[in-house]
Amino acid sequence: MKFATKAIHVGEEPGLASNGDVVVPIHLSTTFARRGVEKPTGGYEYSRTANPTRDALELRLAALEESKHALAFASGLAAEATLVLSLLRKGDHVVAFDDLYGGTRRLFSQTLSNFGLDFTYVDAREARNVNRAIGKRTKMIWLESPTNPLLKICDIRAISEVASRHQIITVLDNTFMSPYFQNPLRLGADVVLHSATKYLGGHSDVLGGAIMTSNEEIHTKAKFNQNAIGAVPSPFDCFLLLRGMKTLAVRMERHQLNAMRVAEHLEAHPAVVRVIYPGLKSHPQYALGKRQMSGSGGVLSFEVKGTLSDVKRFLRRVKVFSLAESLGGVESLIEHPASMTHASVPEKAREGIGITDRLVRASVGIEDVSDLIEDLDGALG
Ligand code: P1T
Repeated sequence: MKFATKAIHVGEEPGLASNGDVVVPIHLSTTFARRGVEKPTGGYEYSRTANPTRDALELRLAALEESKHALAFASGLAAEATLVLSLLRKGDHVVAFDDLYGGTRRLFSQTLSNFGLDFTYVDAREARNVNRAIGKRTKMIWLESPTNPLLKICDIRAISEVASRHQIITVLDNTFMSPYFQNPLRLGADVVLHSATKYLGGHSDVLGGAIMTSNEEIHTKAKFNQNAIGAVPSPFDCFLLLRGMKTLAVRMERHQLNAMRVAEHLEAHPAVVRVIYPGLKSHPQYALGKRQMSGSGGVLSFEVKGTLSDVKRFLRRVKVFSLAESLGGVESLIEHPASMTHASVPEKAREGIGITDRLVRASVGIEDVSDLIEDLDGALG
């Protein structure tokens, strides 16, 4: 089956449910009765361990990233924490892209580092920077591509090859592209991670996270901790994600069309200093992006001319765009990374990677694009 078909059918084949349901039921029971004290054969025992609605979701998630396995979590960060705690131990070292979602960097630097893990942040746009940071204790390379919020792109294949030579696990957070535009496992990554809160859910009404891998050992360890730690999504969350994912293909196409139009418009706007969008030829890694992604997504960042208070004034004036964190929903959102999504990144680090006070990030939704452009023009004016 092709992508758009899998996104609708995998996990919800009517034959799988007892009554022939076309839509998977929301299985609320937290526990499942058994005939004897022995482990139930093939059945369910307790919902944290496995639940039929979550099983349906995990089948679909695996199908979309073409992985052998997928595990669903209560949020993207829950997936990240569980994955790291499953694969690393005290004394291990991680090389991470220096431009990451602020919450990921906070999890690494302020929580997981308390458990004896070390993190080094590098500009992974150059694979050799990753190479240089690898030491004897390095066990994991953590990447986003394109990154949040600066949309930097790294060469997933080149970095994964270096990593596998050193027997280091490569994790790629594929949230911005969704499985529709990029499949990192095909490029050599060992694990793909998603904040399902974003494009997979698609409607800003459910938090979720997912990890996908075809590596049996990684899957077994993470699955153990999915249950042992217990940061699982509720059956209703799983239902919402299954429903949202059915329209992923059509949504991504429209997100991209709209984002491209908005990016081109802003690039020619006198009140805008620069626009960063992987679909623009002016993106410094346009060619690499074309090689490893089949599209350029719906998120763009841009710098507004003027002072911080001018930027704040602009953000107060938008009407169709909502001033809010998050991305990937059908509605357009806009935000100020330095004071919102990336406020927890130390100021020096923010400045070093290019998150200036003038930087604005937009998640372009699937509204009529002329309304979006009119809204931005009005506020910029
Ligand atoms: O919010 P949560 O579902 O826990 O996912 C965390 C996360 C992980 N990875 C990336 C690339 C992300 O963008 C996020 C969440 N990001 C936002 C909330 C944001 O506004 O950027």
